[in-house]
Amino acid sequence: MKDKSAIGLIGLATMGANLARNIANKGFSISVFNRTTEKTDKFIKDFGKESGDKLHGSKTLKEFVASLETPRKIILLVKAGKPVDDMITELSPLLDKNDIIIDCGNSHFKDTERRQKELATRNLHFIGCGISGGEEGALHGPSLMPGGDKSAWEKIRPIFEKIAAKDFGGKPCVVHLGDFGSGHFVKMVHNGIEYAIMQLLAESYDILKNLGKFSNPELAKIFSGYNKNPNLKSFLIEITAKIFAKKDPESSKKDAYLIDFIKDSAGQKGTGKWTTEIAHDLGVFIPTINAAVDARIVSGDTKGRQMCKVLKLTPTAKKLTSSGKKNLITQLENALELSIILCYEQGVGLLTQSSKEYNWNLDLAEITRIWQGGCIIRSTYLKNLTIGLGKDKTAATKIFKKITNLFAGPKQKSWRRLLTLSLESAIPIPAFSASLNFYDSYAKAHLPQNLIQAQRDFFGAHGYERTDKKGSFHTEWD
Ligand code: 2AM
Repeated sequence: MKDKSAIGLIGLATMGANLARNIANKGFSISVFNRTTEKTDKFIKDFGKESGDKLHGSKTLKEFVASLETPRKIILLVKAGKPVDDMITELSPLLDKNDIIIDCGNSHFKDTERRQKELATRNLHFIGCGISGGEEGALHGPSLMPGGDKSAWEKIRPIFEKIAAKDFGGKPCVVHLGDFGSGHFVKMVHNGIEYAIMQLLAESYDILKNLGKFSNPELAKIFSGYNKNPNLKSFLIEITAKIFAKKDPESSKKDAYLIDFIKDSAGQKGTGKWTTEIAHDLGVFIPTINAAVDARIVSGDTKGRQMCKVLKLTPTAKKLTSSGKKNLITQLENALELSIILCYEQGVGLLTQSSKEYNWNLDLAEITRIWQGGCIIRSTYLKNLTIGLGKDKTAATKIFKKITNLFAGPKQKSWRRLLTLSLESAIPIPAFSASLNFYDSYAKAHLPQNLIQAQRDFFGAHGYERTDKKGSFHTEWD
């Protein structure tokens, strides 16, 4: 190899391989390395010619480091957790002052902060960059959420802006978010919102299938219809519609649909759980995200779910007439619209609080802008949020009014009716209920927690405040 590569990438699993191809296809020379050399060889064999001579494989870490332009820019896409630390330990002695390591894995934001601080003592720069978009996004344009060293960001910026997806205005879906773990935090919140929306869609499926008695092709049509609503139009609804239309490739029967053969226990890798943990630490109310994490947990509790053989369900809902079925589709559309809006709202609430707590000075309008393309929670509704959180206060107020008005009218009635119907039909709706509870908790002027305060004072003399005068009070209750 004559010339040195503009950037390097370590870790050639699906995301790493596709991101490396994306970088090469955009005209940047890139060296790649993987712990298992066979993977590097296969990758170069399969894709080495795809972008001219931009992709170069290295067999050793030393050879890899030597093949890079200085200051070196090295993307890590190895398994999150200890492998990232191991790789940094192995790599950093080979690097020179001002070289840059960019961790694009799903690392915990606190690990990212620790790594940046440790590497800074050795004059090395560190960027923690969230990346969303799955395999396709990595290859054609993901949403990128970098945080960390600002001066290092400026050095990688031309490459990252070129490989990122585009927002609705054609700008790249990447921006420097803040110092330390802010990028990985924003990615974690993105995933929390993703969990919540996916759970709402799963509950919608349950309602339409078991209460509405709709077939898979009908479900595909209904979800395609929802995807025409500008507040719902999104990647997740689009793929949901496609899932219901997918025939089972393993079955010889013509009307067998794949969805009916998939086991009902959802997996998780941890970002949803981290979101709920940090929200509790920071005192932020994110009930729909919490419910979504819980719903995945219960779905995987195969032992506990054996209770279905013992426990009886006694639904009280009547069978729906054909006009009832039609109404159900509309009621669900309204419920989904309002509930999904509140998932984004909960994410924004968590970002606001974290920004204060960690002094990140996050630009919420920019965060929602870089979620407009490439990522899993991309949706046309995000356009509203970007304006609503933006600097133009007149436009923001107008959008805020438009959104609150959505909740005030008949959509809210339809939301409540749908949830009642679902509960009467013994359909668990943890995420839908959580979204409605979120709304009601903020919409009501009075909450019943005066009773909690009285109880705490009764058994623990914790004291309480009064509504009619200032000060702290204690009563001998018994
Ligand atoms: P492998 O192909 O050698 O397993 C996702 O697992 C990616 O992270 C893979 O490229 C994998 O390399 C890499 N990986 C996992 N653990 C690692 C470690 N401890 N050191 C280096 N790479 C690791």
